[in-house]
Amino acid sequence: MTKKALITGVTGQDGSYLAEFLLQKGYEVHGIKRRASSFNTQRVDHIFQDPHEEKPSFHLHYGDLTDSSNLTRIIAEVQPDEIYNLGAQSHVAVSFEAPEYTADVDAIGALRLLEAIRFLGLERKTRYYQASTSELYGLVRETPQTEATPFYPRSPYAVAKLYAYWITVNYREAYGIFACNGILFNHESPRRGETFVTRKITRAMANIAQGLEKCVYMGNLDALRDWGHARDYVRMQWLMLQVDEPEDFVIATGQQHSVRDFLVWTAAELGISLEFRGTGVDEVAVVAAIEGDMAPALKPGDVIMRIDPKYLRPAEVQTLLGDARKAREKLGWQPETTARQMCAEMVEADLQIARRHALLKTHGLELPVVLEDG
Ligand code: NDP
Ligand code: GDR
Repeated sequence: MTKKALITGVTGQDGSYLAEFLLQKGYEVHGIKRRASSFNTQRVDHIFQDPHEEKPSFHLHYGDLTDSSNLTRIIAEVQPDEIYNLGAQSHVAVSFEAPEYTADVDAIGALRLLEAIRFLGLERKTRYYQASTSELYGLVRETPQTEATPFYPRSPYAVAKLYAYWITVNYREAYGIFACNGILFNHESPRRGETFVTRKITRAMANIAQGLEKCVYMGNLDALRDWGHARDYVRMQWLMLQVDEPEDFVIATGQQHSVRDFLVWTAAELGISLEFRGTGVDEVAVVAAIEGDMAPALKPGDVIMRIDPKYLRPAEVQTLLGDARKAREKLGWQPETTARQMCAEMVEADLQIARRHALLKTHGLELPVVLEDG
């Protein structure tokens, strides 16, 4: 029997990698996409199958985590063996701007899915994965963080995800649903949204190197994160639903780096060495030297990074470092890509895009460069 999976957030970074992974495993994959006024399926277009030409194993349904009747109808139609709830307003800084919407999608969205499972009598059939987050630890109480570390959320996003975490545990205990939380630390890739810090850096620096932008504006360079690769992390999301008993797992690399480190690595991938001058909001990054031909638009002395206080958060999560021993011991999971390797992959992908734009520009076909804001 072909297994069926339903993915919320299929058009996002993780959703696209998970859909690919499950299709390779022979699943029939159903994804929920939001109605938007322009196309929003770029990350899954390469796995789209035209229903007019073949019997597809990948299906997209219009839906929204704020709409209970829509979610219940889709689940009733699909009768999924597994639901992966990856959909979210996932930007921490944006959650301070849109706290109520974030709570509706990220907290109550999880409840809506779990209630639909219960309402439809699928408690014994449908397994549920909740995309929980290291942001739950917020103001960290111990380092490294494990499944037993107390939570202290520091943003409307994290508080909403705290509700989703506990409602998942509650429905597991109250109704016997196979429901579990993956407490995932930051994970990135060339498909990462352009306003998260790693992608903001690789994209802007590639553009700057090619003369498409002058300077990138950043927030807190001292924040420390445990960065892994999204491809490694979706494998774990699936593994968690394949075991006999539902449990919650931390997924992390166990290595920590600063935002400043990520800037330095990105520059190095482009043949640029950086010198940081000044402190606080006056800190800047200056080009100290250039090797190779990847940054034709730059010369030593150029200032290519400045601080803009608007990117500082009202309450910051300063440091996160995960201990994924439980996942390693119980599920045999290990990350395969280091943060440095992932940075190289992201720079390579963004440099290709920037070079195409630069080439068009030399032929008088300039495309607008959308500046990041996040
Ligand atoms: P993305 O922001 O890339 O993707 C989020 C997805 O959710 C997109 O498909 C988005 O649709 C969809 N979405 C947003 N709002 C709604 C809504 N109201 N109804 C239905 N779908 C909606 O996130 P990631 O792929 O990086 O993360 C996946 C999940 O994992 C999220 O829940 C995130 O909070 C969580 N997480 C992520 C971590 C990371 O480091 N990446 C770490 C820990 C947890 P659209 O494309 O239309 O915007
Ligand atoms: P985070 O990711 O908040 O950890 O949430 P993000 O990449 O946005 O920020 C990481 C750290 O970098 C600092 N920072 C900046 N961040 C952004 N976006 N833009 C900047 O200019 C900038 N300058 C410094 C931030 O202050 C922060 O400390 C991500 C999301 O994917 C969540 O959905 C997920 O739950 C967590 O990771 C784990």
